This record gives sequence, structure tokens and C-alpha cells, in this order.
Amino acid sequence: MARILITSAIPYINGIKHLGNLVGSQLPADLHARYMRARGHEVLFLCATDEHGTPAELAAAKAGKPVADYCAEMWAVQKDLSDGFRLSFDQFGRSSSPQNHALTQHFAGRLAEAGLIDEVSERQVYSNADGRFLPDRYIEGTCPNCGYDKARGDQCENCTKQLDPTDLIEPRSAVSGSTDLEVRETKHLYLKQRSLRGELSDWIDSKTDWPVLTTSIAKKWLNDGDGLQDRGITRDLDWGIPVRKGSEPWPGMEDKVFYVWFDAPIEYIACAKEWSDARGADDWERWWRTDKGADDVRYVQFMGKDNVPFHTLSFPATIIGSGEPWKLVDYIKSFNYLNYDGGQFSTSQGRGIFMDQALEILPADYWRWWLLSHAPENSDSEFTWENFQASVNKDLADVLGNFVSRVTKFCRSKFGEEVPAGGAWGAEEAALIKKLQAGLAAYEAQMEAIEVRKAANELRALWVLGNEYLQTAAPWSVFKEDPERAAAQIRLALNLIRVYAVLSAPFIPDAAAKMLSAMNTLDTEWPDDMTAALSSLPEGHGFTVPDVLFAKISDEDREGWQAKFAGQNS
Ligand code: B3M
Ligand code: ZN
Repeated sequence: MARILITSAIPYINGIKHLGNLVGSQLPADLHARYMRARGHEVLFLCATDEHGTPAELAAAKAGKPVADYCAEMWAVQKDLSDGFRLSFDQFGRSSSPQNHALTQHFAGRLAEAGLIDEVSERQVYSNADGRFLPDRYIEGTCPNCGYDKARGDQCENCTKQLDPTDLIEPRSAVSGSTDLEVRETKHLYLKQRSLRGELSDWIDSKTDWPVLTTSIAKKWLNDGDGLQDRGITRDLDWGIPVRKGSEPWPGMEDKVFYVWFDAPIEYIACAKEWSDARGADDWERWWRTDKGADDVRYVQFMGKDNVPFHTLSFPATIIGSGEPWKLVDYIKSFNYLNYDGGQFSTSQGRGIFMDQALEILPADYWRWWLLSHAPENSDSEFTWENFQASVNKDLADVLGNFVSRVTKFCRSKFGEEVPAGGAWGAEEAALIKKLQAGLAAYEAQMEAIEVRKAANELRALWVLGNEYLQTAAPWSVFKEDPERAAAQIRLALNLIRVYAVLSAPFIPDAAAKMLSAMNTLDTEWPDDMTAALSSLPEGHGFTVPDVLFAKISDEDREGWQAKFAGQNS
């Protein structure tokens, strides 16, 4: 048994996330957490809301609320939606927590002591029309790297290059659109990332098992010459973590806060402390400090590709630079983008399906299955309503749902609602078990490797084996001549429902729970030995026929949703 620390990129507080955000971090992280728990490992699965920065300030202003109140409300909304999608976080924290304030200030103090912080007088963009300094992401303009005309001052969405606002060509205020911008003097702290280049480079080179998407982005920014710049880690804002050197004031920095990308990843650590504090325990350091037991933790992070530079360079620079024995990430699983029906999902334009809307239409499992089985791993992928309908109807309703329904209903009508006795398994069953055992090994291999789509394919293949068996064994015909033989076949099939529930739970936890409850069992033991697992429900064990597991999506429904979402997006 191993200990596995899992974090998902922490979603911004402002607004409800769309399905593209969900499949790019939280959902696959949940899949991994559920699988690892099912295999008996000790898992700590953390996520939080990312509450600082201008987006939060502006969203609160728009809602006419104090920013702290706005964040508290939106945290509750996001928490509710995570629960709705069955994201099994051990803690859903907040980057505005006192724990994160203290840890962020602690790291800044350590970095200063290590000589890794420069105080730099810099010229920053001030908007006369808006009467304020403009934070990076509220300046828009043309990317000097790729020419994209809606690049933000912190990063170009199009080519992922991290930017400084003064790099932008033809900058304008994203708040008001005003181009009446001037540059004023202000003092800021810079993290001297460049002096950590060697260490970061060696560390990344040692990660030979990382996905190509992760290492290619990391190396691109590390080796690009201008890739690893010293980074400003403070901002002229009201809302955020006040700049302090540990618990001491930082002279000259009184009105400033840390940059949101400095404190957000530190929340991964603070979140463990929130989890520990909430339970009145003191066990968070065994997950995070290598001098306190975390040296045998495996730490896996999940994120969209645009977040990779911050997790392969900036956050490790904070950790390494602190000179303290904090745990560094072992594996970074990153994702491409999910597109929506011929374009991009967009929060600002309200384009696509958002988490709340999705759950209003259909239960979480339908979405979980489609999203995970189409995770944008090797390239961007696309949501279309046709594809969604086809996947749900075929994989979930026709293959898995139908198996469960046929087996339980047939048994009820011929043998009653208990696992039938009599008969024996023969060559057909032996052949099936052999195939199931091999299929299970393939499924496990993909789950261990966090190959999400491939794992979904292997799981589907396991479901198909059950259907094929049922089709060829045909207990409904056999029953007429040889009821004992039919009983043996159905005994296996009922047991296979329990096995499917256990194997499928990481993908579709609600359906899995329904299947287990219909089989009247709490036995969630992993079917390491298929033969034994298929006898776990004994003869005479009672069960019930479950309600329809997955309803098919009709053409009418699909067209209705298509129109509803198209209208909203136009
Ligand atoms: N909130 C960006 C995002 O949600 C950012 C991630 C922070 S991870 C420390 O994509
Ligand atoms: Zn660009």
C-alpha cells in the first residue's frame, strides 16, 4: 500500500466552471483518486478555490458585494457543484484561508532570506480612465510571440507564452477598453527564478516518465532563452494576501498583496493543513514535508496545459528556493482543450455547457462517462451533442445498463430475486473468465498510467465481454431444456454485475452504487482473482432489480438541448 497525494488545479472563484475546465483537471484527478483508493492505497485528494487577483475583485464589484462575501458565496456554489459531480475531494479548501496566508508569507520570507527576492522599482501600467493600476490580466493587446490580438498581460492564451503587460503590442484596458494608459513607478518583489534555472532543469530532466505534453511545455519555457524570467510576485491590489516577510512586516510593501499565481499553488499545501485543522488533527506535514514522512508519498498533479509553466517552473522555484524539505511533485498529468461544437468553450462569452447546466439536464455519471472517455489527452477534443448522445446510448444504456437489466429481470422471472443454485460452469465460462482476467489487467495498466481514454476503452471492453457472453450463452433458451445450466449462467452474470460496479465506480460512481445496492452487497473488493470474485455472491443471496440505470437520450432531447445552448451562445 502506497500513499498518494493528488491535487487538481484550483478553479478561479469567479463564476461557474464549464465542462472543459472540469475534464482538464478536477474530473481526471477524481478518477485517479477513486481508483487508487479502490486499490487499497492511502489517498489525500485536495482541491480549492483560487480566490485572489483582479477577476475576483471585479466579479464581486459586478455583483455589488464585498469581495470576501462574494468569495464565500461562490465557494459554496462551487463546492455544491463538485459534490454534484461526485468529486471526492478530501478537502475543498480556499486560497484565502488563514492557513494559506501564513504559508504564503512564510515562503516569501524564506525566499528573501535565501537571497532570492529582488525589490525592483518598476514601471507599471496605470489606467487614467479607470483610476487604478491595471493588473497584468486586465491589459489586453497583441502577443509579441504569435500575433494573437486578445493576449492578456500575464499570458497569451493562444501560444501559452507567459508575458509581462509591457510586452503587449497596442495595449488597452480590459476593464474599460481605454487606451489612455500610462506607466508609473511602483516597487515590487521579484522572485529570482533565473538563478534556479540549473536546479529546475536537472529536476525536469529527471522526470523521464512524464507525459510529452507536460515536458514539452516545461522545456520550451525553460530553454527558450527568455523562458525563465525572474517573476514579479506582488501586485498593487486591495484583495489578496498582504505582503509580509514571514510574520514580519515588509517595509515599503505595506499596500501590496502577493500575486495570485504566487499564492495559488501554495494553497495545495495550505489545503492539507485546512484538512488537518478541520479534523482537529495535526497530520498534514506527513503529506508535504519529506523530513516528516512525505518522502514516500507519490504526488500527482492534474491540470490544463495552460497551467503547466506555473507548475513545472514557478511553483517548484518557490519550493526549491525555500531551502526547506517540501515535497516536489512526482508526476504531472496535463490536458489539452475540450472544444464545444465547432468552437471553444468560453467563460467570458458563456459558450458551451457549464457545470450547473449540465447537472440540470442529466445526472453526473452521463457527463463523467462522456468527458472521461473523450478526455483531451493527445490532442484537443470536441464535444458534440450527437457524439454525446451516441456514447450515452451505446456504452451506458445498450452495453452496461442493458446487461444489468436483462440479467436481473430474467432471474427474477425464472428463479426469483435470489442468486440461483444448481448447475456448474463449463468451457464457455472458463473462456469468459480468462478474457475478463486479461481485460482487467489491461484496464489496470491504463489506470495506473493515467491514460484516461484508454482506460475508458478497456472498461467498455469488459462490459462488452459480459454482453457477448449473455448473447451466446442465451440462458433464456437454455432454460427451456436445462434450467440448472441456465442457473449457473445467471449466477455468474449476477456476480459480474457486482464486479462491474467495483471496476466502474471510478468513472460512474452513482451507477456503481446503484448496482451494488441492487446486488444487496457492500463487498467492494477488487476482483484480483476473477474466478473467486465471480463467486462472491453465493447461491440464495437476495437481490433486487434496479431501476433503469441509464435512460437513452432521444433525438428530441438532443435537438432541444442543442437549440437551447446554441441560443444562449449566439
Ligand atoms: N486558477 C487557473 C485555472 O483555473 C488557475 C489554476 C491555479 S492552480 C494552482 O485554470
Ligand atoms: Zn501568443
